[in-house]
Order: sequence, then C-alpha cells, then structure tokens
Amino acid sequence: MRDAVAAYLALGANLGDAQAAVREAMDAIHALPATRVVRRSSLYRTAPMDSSGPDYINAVVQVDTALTAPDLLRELQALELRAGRLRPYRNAPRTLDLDILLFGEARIFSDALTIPHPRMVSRAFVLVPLREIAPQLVDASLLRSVAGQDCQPVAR
Ligand code: A4P
Ligand code: MG
Repeated sequence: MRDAVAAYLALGANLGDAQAAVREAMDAIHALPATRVVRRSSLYRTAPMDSSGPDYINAVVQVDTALTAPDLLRELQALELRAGRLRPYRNAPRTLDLDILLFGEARIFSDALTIPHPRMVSRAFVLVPLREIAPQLVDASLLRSVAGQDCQPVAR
C-alpha cells in the first residue's frame, strides 16, 4: 500500500437536513477504502457566498489516505451523488459538496483537480474550521482577512 498522506477536505451543504448530511459524510469518508478521518471540525452555519438559498453548514476534516488525489476525488463525488447532489448550474444550492483543500504537499493543476483549492484562502467557511483542527495551516492575518464573513459554530 502507498504511504498515507494527510489531506484536508471541506464539507458543505445547504439543502435538506444539512447538518445530518455533513455528519453522515464525515462517517462515509471514514469508511472509504484506505482512508480514515483523524480530525473533525465543529459544524458552522455560514451565509451563502457567490451562491443562493438557505445558509450553509460547513466543516473541515483531516484524513489520512493511501488513495491518490484523483481516486479520492472520485470517491468523494460518488458520496455527493449518493447524498442526492444535482448540478443544475455553477454554485447552485446543494445537498452535499466535498472539496479537497490540501493533499499532503501536492500541487496539482489539472482539468479535474486544482490543489491547493484555489478559493480556500478567501473563504471564512473554509479557514475558520480548518484553523480549528490545524492552526498551523491558517495564520492569524489570513483569518483576519475574512473576519467580515458570517461563520458561526452551531454544533460539535
Ligand atoms: N475540482 C477542481 N479542483 C477540485 C478540488 N480541489 N476539490 C473540480 C474538489 N473538486 C475540484 O465541482 C466542480 C469541479 O471542480 C469538479 O468536477 C472537480 O473536478 P463541483 O463540486 O461540481 O461544483 P462546485 O462545488 O459548485 O464548484 P466549485 O468550483 O468547487 O465551487 P466552490 O468555489 O467550492 O464554491 N458558500 C458557503 N457559505 N458555503 C459553501 O460551502 N460553496 C460554494 C461552492 C459557493 N458558496 C458557498 C459554499
Ligand atoms: Mg465542489
């Protein structure tokens, strides 16, 4: 088996029972092949950004995985589909969105995958939960730059 890599994943949902969807997704990620969740952030209620519909529930998890980044993305997309994800248009409200933020030290710029996630540094709904579980990855000045965005913890 390949050596495990530490990766960080963003979870988001704003349709249906979003809290349940995010919690179930954490468990489903833990059950993926060669993958385990080692840290889970709290759940946060966040205002839609460049999107519409109800408030989002967002969270971040750290995983150890022996999957490749493209294989991990395929597995995450299968979980999105299982949760009823439709893609009627870009940034549409969604039952579940799973993005790869960081994958070890990897830098990936392919059609299907950009890592680090290009928009993570401008979004409180990513940086606040990421800082909760990996403070070494989010410095205080970066966090201050998104302080105006609404992002409130709702549950552990
Ligand atoms: N893709 C490329 N890189 C990655 C990556 N690192 N992780 C590709 C995951 N996917 C990646 O994704 C579109 C394509 O991105 C995929 O086919 C994959 O090959 P998608 O999940 O179908 O669509 P999306 O999530 O709507 O697109 P995108 O561009 O990831 O959206 P964003 O920028 O992540 O924004 N507001 C709040 N409050 N909370 C949210 O969670 N989310 C979005 C989505 C907008 N506003 C939000 C939230
Ligand atoms: Mg996505």
